Amino acid sequence: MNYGLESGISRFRNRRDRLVKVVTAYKEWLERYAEVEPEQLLRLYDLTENLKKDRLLLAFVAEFSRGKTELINALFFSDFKQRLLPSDAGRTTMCPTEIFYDPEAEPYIRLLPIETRFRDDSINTLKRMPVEWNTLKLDVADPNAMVSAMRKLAETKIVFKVEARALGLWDENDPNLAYMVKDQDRVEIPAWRYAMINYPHPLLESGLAILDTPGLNAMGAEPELTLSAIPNAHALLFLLATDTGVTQSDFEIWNKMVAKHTSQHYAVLNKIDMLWDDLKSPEEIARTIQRQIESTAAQLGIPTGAVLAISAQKALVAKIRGDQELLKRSGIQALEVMLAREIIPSREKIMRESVVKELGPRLNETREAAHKRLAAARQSLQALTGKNQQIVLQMRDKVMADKQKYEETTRNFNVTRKVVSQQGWELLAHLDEERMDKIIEESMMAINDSWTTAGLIRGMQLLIRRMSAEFDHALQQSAAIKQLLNAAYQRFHDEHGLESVDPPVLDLTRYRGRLDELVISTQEFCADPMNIMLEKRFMVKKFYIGLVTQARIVFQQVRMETETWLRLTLDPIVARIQEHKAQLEHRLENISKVHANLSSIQERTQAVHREMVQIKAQLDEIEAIVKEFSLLTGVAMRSLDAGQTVAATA
Ligand SMILES: Nc1nc2c(ncn2[C@@H]2O[C@H](COP(=O)(O)OP(=O)(O)OP(=O)(O)O)[C@@H](O)[C@H]2O)c(=O)[nH]1
Ligand SMILES: [Mg+2]
Repeated sequence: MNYGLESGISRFRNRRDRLVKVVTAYKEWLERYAEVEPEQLLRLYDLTENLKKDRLLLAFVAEFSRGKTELINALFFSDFKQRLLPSDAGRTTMCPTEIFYDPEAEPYIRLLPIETRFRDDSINTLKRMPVEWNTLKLDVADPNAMVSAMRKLAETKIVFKVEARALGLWDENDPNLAYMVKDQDRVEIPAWRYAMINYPHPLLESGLAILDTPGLNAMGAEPELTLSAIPNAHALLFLLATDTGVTQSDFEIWNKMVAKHTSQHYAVLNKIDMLWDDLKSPEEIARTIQRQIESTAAQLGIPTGAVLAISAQKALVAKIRGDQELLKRSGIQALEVMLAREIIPSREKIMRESVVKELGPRLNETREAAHKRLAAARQSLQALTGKNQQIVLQMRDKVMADKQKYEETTRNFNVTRKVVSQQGWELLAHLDEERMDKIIEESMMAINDSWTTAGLIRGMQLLIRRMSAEFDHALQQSAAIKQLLNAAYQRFHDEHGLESVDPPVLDLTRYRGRLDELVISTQEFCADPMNIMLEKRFMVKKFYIGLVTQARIVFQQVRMETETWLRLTLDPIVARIQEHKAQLEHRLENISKVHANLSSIQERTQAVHREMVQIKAQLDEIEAIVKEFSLLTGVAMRSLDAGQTVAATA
């Protein structure tokens, strides 16, 4: 039913499964044929687990009633033959709703009571505390039960204004909130703060996750959405409706939450069916729609081609009734094709990159080592068949000299290694939890216990400033380590003629970017006169808590990335040293044996030959893994040709 989207996502899943297989095959190869640290195997295992959990988050953002939920129903849930998620005139979706599939739990809908806003925990933190949520089991086989469970997403409650104000949801002086008023003393507020739906739909099973959001005011009251959930989505769909055009609040959402994010975002002009006037010719209608697309594009400052015109409602109706004509007219297929063509490949790219980063250098290493083992075996075979004692002696002297020189460089390298690890520890010290705690504590002190708006803003600015400084320091230090490593790697290349190895690169730009985004959000928040009014103190405090959580996450991620990098930087070269040494010893051993007893040449020849066949078999396995890896990641591996060795001597 879902055309490009369905096959696109199933392709994504297929690729992901194959990547998991490649990583697993490599891990098993290492377990069987190589001596590796358990920690390394664990890392590969973690990688497969993360790949399996990898999700593509698609967020729907718009002012209320633009048809976000209707579009989600049409795109993903038409198989229910009715409207699954509540969509209605006026404000309907009352809380941000995440829809995904977690195979480790039974289908459920989990709702976070609005009263949790009294607490200082972020939603992210609360997600790890199931007791705080109301959980309902979903009976996916019963459409009516499903629909009635989903109705919870639209639930509201009537409370006294004082309570709503204490929850940070009500402000007497804000004319935008007038719609909430029920009577003199009471207002209507959402019953839930956040919803999570675990639902086994094929697209969700393939790793797609959806975030449905309520309109502007509801989003503004939950700073975490603007700071974290929306910026972290991989793609954003921004909806407008033909009957309202681009209003002031549409524009505000576009600017504040959509346009500035680096993730892919698309503008969708919904409800084109409202322009389907029976008294006009199809050409006239097409012209009207085109005019509206053009004016929308001009107002948002994007190319006309970037605005997709659809009717979510007619698309849903068409899918339920199997009406192909109407489906075509609804324009939804173009949207599905676009999602399949653009969003999925970019998500796939992120996934590929994580595999390439972790596996690429190691795989190459393993493969080259196997080739070298084969070459070494071939050399001993030649020595054996050469039957010339003099040559054997010369070869032994050469190997001994090689070995000595190598040991010398290894000693030098160990010194470098110590320096690198020392500097590494210093670098990590700048990024540790305690340091972060101290920065947060200082920013709390700047707030001076008064929790006034001015104090909070002072604290936030200090926090961001201090974090940026720590960050810059870490970057500088990592640059120094990089230089040190480059020199060490180069020396190995110069002195031993080993193929040059590229040391892994520490790339923190992504986090720097996240930090810059937080700086901008904070600056914008601090500069907004609305937030300086005393009545908004609650919002400022919530924003501050959200900021601290995000800042901590960025810091933790940087630390983790840096730690991994420090561990990985020396791996390739250490592996080479070990391999080279083992090879030298092996050669030496073979030659001594030959020398000691030339009469056993026949026997030795057979033994070496058997060894070669074994190595060749291992090599074939690793070559198959390399081939699949290259195919999936597009990373070309150098062609190393040792296949003929065995064939030639067999
Ligand atoms: N005519 C027409 N109506 C639509 C279309 N899409 C949605 N609607 C109607 O518009 C109203 C609002 O749609 P929703 O899906 O609830 O909008 P929303 O953006 O999710 O709104 P909130 O949940 O309040 O943020 C509903 O009555 C829908 O049936 C469309 O393509 N054409
Ligand atoms: Mg909705």
